[in-house]
Amino acid sequence: MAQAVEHHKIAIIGSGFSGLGMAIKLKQSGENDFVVFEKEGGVGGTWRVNHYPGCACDVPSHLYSFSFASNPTWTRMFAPQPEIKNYLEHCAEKFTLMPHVRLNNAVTSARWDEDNTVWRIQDQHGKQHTATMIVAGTGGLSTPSYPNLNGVERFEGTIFHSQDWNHEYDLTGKRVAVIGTGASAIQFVPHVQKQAKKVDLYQRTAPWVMSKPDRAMSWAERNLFKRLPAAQNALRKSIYWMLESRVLGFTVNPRLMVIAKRWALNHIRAQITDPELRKKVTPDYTIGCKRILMSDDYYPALDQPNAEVVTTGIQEIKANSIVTVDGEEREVDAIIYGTGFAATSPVPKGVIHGRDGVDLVDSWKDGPEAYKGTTISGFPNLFMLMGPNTGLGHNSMVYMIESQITYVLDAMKKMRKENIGYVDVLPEVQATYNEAIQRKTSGSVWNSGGCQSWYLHPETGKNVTLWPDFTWKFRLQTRQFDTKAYYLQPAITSHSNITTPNTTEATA
Ligand code: N01
Repeated sequence: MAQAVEHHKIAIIGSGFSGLGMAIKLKQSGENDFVVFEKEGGVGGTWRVNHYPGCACDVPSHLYSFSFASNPTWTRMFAPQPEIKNYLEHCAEKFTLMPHVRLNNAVTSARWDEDNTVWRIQDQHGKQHTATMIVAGTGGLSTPSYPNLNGVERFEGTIFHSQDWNHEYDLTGKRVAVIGTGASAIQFVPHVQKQAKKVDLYQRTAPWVMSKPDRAMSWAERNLFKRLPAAQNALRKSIYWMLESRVLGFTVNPRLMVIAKRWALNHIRAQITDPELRKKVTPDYTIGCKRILMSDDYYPALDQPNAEVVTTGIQEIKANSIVTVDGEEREVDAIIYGTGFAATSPVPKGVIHGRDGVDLVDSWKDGPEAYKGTTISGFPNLFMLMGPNTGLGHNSMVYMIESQITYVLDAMKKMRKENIGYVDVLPEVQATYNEAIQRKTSGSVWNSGGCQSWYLHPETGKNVTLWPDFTWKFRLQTRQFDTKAYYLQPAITSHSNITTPNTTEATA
């Protein structure tokens, strides 16, 4: 017997900043026929699943929040993770999104059905859905990356990744190995160092770290922002333009990074007394080539007697120790991976299939690419938020997400007005757009800075993650949906009675 299929005009995947922002804007535009699939037990995306000690935003919160849902009561300039999660939960309630949200419900498969011009979606419970459009808000940094360490399966202690922090495990008095020195590690290492008997920090590449201009927001400021939203808006704008100016050093003239380098070197000198340690943590590549980190408690933590920065590579893991390539063996009770995410492969293989059944991952021969970071040729009516080349090293991702949401909303408006069934970006338009992105990247600090980063595809060296320009230029590009760049298919059918073509598959 054919199983009834639930049809939604729009299926949103994920309920982080992207998914919730899209849902809010749909509601505000009068569109209620949408569903939000969320694999976790609550909304918040990355700000829900990352809860390691010290987790906080490294972009000021007055900017790193929705322009259409300001929060005058941020307690700090850089809000900690629980507060950002609360903010997103509050947005979901305030804009009455929860009736649309399906929690604990991952999308396991989405297939384009050319005959009916719909996406056929299967959720983790085996239920079938169809949707005219998919908006993927799955985030670029959600799949943890694990190092391939020789002998790790023999380790008898505790191991976890920063994204799956084991709060049950008491670090007090333990010998802890931390692997990785990225944005996550520099936030949790000071907390680990305070509790543990010993911390060995395995550093493959030293990050550039600057002072973090964090502070508590005073009662008077919060009160002012509540009573006078224009004052908060002025602060938001000033932060935006201050951060935006940094793009000059990243992409226009990397030599401008000299000033930032001086600040960062002063930061090392001011915070570390041990000359050997100063040398170890001083990077050997141009600042900005990898994400510039901000912390005022990372270096002081490393300068403590119970902390050691290990710069020799790991040879093998034994039952209770780590052996480095120089033969030295360090006893260890727990290993914490601060090894980041699979940023250059943001979508798992086997989940999204477009025209002719092509897997999205297979369609990306030289690494992920899209048109305006949002649409991909051969994947009609699929819109990716935070898609390829929308990432930033210098400003707020929420600004990019809002730009994309405007683009998607305008696409929907034009499709409705012109009775278009689906849009599919022309391959040559996508190719030309991406050539321009790579040209723009070629003179940037990410290409010439002498480092290896997840910004660039590991095999092709192509920039697949970052937007290599001013963010306001991206906003200009995405202000309107440009139908000329797309194949436009006239609408052919109503989807109210679609059933699965294959009943065996449907009831399996
Ligand atoms: O990950 P990372 P992250 N052996 O990729 C090392 C966002 N974020 O989770 O540099 C040994 O930056 C790796 O070494 P190397 C933000 O966008 C935002 O810290 O490759 N080491 C590196 O040191 C950020 O950029 C906030 O040589 C290995 C580290 O692990 C992104 O998340 C807060 C290794 C990985 O650093 C990722 O940050 C936190 C191996 N096999 C994070 N493999 C905000 O506040 C990897 N490493 C907004």
